[in-house]
Amino acid sequence: MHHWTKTASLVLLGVTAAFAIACGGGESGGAAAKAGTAASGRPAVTVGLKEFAIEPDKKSVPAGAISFRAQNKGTTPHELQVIKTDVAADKIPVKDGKADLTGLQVIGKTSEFAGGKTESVNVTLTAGKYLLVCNVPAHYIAGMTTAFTVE
Ligand SMILES: [Cu+2]
Repeated sequence: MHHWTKTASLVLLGVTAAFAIACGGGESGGAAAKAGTAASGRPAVTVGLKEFAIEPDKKSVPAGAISFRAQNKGTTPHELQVIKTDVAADKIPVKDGKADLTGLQVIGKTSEFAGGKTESVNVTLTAGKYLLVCNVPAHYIAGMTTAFTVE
């Protein structure tokens, strides 16, 4: 059973949204920029889902309340799962065509939703390594997995 943390939806942090932009250059601790915020006031990460890739608009965020806005840019249903693990993005064991998430900490997930739609998942993340995964059968193997860091 999942044990959902209700505080996630209650906590309103006065977060000044200064995000390290770690996209594309491999630089760390580089330029800081005002990030987008969700309607809830949470810092937002927009995550593109398509056949077959997961493309967040940033690769790391500060710890705290985060809203992941998953945009299905593909033509088939996808989902977004936020998993806390030190396992590398492509090293989760596969069982019956899906990533075997047994023993892994799934912090939050969207439903499986259609192409052209957007779904948000609100979570509170502590510092550490995460994976963003779509676990529709065969999608993980096809490449729908990417590393994400919370600092
Ligand atoms: Cu998918």
